[in-house]
Amino acid sequence: MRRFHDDPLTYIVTDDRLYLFDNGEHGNTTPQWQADDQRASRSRPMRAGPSEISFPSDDVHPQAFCTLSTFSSLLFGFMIKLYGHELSGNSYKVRLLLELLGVPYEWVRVDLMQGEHKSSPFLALNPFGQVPVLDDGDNTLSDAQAILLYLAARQGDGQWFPIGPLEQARVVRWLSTAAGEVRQGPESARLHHLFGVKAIPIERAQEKAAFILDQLERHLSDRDWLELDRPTIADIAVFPYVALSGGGGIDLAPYPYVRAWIGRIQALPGYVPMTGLEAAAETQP
Ligand SMILES: N[C@@H](CCC(=O)N[C@@H](CS)C(=O)NCC(=O)O)C(=O)O
Repeated sequence: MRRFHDDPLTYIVTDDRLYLFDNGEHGNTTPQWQADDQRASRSRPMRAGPSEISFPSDDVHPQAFCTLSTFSSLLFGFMIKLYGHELSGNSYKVRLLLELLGVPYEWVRVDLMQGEHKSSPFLALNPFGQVPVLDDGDNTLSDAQAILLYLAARQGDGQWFPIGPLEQARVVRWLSTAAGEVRQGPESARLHHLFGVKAIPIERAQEKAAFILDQLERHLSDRDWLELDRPTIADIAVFPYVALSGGGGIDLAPYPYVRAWIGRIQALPGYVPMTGLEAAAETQP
C-alpha cells in the first residue's frame, strides 16, 4: 500500500484500487461513497501528476475510489499507449472505448502506408505486424477485441464487460462476430473499394456483408443494444466496420434498425468520431 498527500486529497494505492480521500475540515478519511468510475474519470482533467488533479465539488463527491487502471497514468507517470492508424477501424474501436471510459492515453500513429507495421521495432510489439497494439506499462497487447475485453474487464464494474459467465458468453459472441462475419463482409468490402485490395473478391465480401447486416437488422429490431440492454464492448467491437459500410460500397438504407443503433452509439457521452465514419454511415451508393 502506498499513500500520497496532495492537499486537500490523500491517495491510498493498494494492489488494484486507488482510494481518494478528502482531507476535509474534520480530517475524516473514511471512504463513504463509491464513485461511478466513468463519471469520476471524465470529470477530472487528463494531466500527469497528482498535484494537477482537481475535483469539481458540484460534480463528483470528493470521497471516491476508482479502479487503478483509470488513474495509473496520473499517479505513476506512464500513459497508456495505443498504436494505431486513423483509417483503421480496429484501432478506432479501442480508441473509442478509451474515450468512453475516460481513460487517458497516448496515440502513437503507425504509418501503415509506409510499412511501419512491418518494421522490426513494431514487430517486436506485435509479431503479426498489425495495429492496434496497446501498451499499458505492464503489458503489451494486440488484437482489437482482446484489448477491448482487457480494458473493460480491468474496470471491474461489469458495465462494459459483464461479470456473469452467461452474459460474458453473449458479449464474446459479438467479439467473434466482429472478427468473423463483420471482417469478412463490410470490412473486406471497404479494403477492396477504398484501399484497392483487389485480391479480396468483392462479390463474396458483399454477400457476407448482406448476411451480417440482415442478422443485425433482425437482432436490433426489438432492442437498443446488441446485448444486456446497455452498451457493452459487443457494440463497440461491431460498430466501426458496420458504420463504415458506405466506404465499401454497401448501402445501409435498407437497415433502419442498424442505422438507429449507429445513432445511439454516436450519442454516447465521450463518443469520438473516426475519419470517414460519419460520411460512410450516410453514404447511399
Ligand atoms: N485481428 C486483428 C486484426 C487487425 C488488423 O487487421 N489490422 C489492420 C488495420 S485495421 C492492419 O494492421 N493491417 C496490416 C496488415 O495486416 O498487414 C484485430 O482485430 O485487431
